Amino acid sequence: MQFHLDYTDAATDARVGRIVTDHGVIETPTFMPVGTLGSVKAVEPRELSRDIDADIILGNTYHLFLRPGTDVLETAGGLHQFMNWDGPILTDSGGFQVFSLGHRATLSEEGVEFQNHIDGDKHLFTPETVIDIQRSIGSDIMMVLDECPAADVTKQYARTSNELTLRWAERCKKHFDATDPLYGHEQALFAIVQGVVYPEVRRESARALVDMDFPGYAIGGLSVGETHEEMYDMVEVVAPLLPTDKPRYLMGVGTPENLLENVARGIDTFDCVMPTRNARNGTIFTTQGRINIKNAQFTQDHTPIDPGLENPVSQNFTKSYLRHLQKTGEILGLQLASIQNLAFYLWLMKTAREKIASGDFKSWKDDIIPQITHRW
Ligand code: PRF
Repeated sequence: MQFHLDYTDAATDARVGRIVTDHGVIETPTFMPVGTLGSVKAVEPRELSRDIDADIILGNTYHLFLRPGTDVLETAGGLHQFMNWDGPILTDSGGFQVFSLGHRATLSEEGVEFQNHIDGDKHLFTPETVIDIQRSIGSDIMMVLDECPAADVTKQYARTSNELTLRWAERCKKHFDATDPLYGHEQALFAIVQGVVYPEVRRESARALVDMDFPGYAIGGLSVGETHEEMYDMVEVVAPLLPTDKPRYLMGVGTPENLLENVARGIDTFDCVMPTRNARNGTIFTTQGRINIKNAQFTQDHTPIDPGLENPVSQNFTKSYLRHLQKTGEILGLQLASIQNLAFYLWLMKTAREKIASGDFKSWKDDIIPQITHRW
């Protein structure tokens, strides 16, 4: 994997770059649609690549390990083959999902033991096993095992937890270096900065991980209950400590406004369930603002879902029709809404790249935020 930095903004810390993988080039800043179980819910891989220009999608070690399991993935030739997606895939390591979904997760030096959320069977994830599972998945970018504490833990807890996360990062890297990809394409391993809302712990985390020399860095432990200001402050603490020539990924963030504010602070990639999850409950992001498509005001609105976006779904289906599909529980309503919301997130990042390259990012960001956060 290589990262090329093409432009840095003069007025903010925003950057435009390219992550080059064996499955294709990821133009940054970008948003990665979430495909936890090897499926971006309600959206086909060809729609992702052909209609809305997604460069990369995300999968989850925890979920894919439980179902379909590494035996099926290996026989299929890896997740790319299994799901018929030939672009880049990033996998989260599973630690975060164990804590949010697993029952009775118990942490030790060795790893994290948990009962899965499907049949309650016990498993142990260690830094070594999550690397092995991500080898079986064949993701282009794998993540280290980390602990993501809640936003309200004490500084002492944050520090002790971070020290464990650092030891796990070291073990992940060692095991990564000692093992080979299974399917002939290159895989990279990214580190995860933790430290809750404590600048000092964040700095310790970032410095130690930079010393270990990973090809990319994520910032974890945010969007877990802290305020938006605290999130931005932590990104401002960490981003300047990370090498400029390596990609930076803010995990599990966020709203459209969060994306732009963090692009301005030097973040290159994001993932979040928000566009797809909101789509399924009727919240639609458009270039003109946020709407609840089930509202009566759209009953007779026969204008395109979003004339500001170029893809065939936003242009060729109407708000009235999408409202009808969602009110009647038609599966197509979930599909169209998911495509619209992902198209919006990807448009936002594409436009950010253009504005950074042309030197207009800051004024564009300040103008567009009220427009896209407005509810009507
Ligand atoms: N760690 C991992 N995955 C994550 C997070 C984290 O801290 C977050 C936090 N927003 C989302 N996904 N491994």
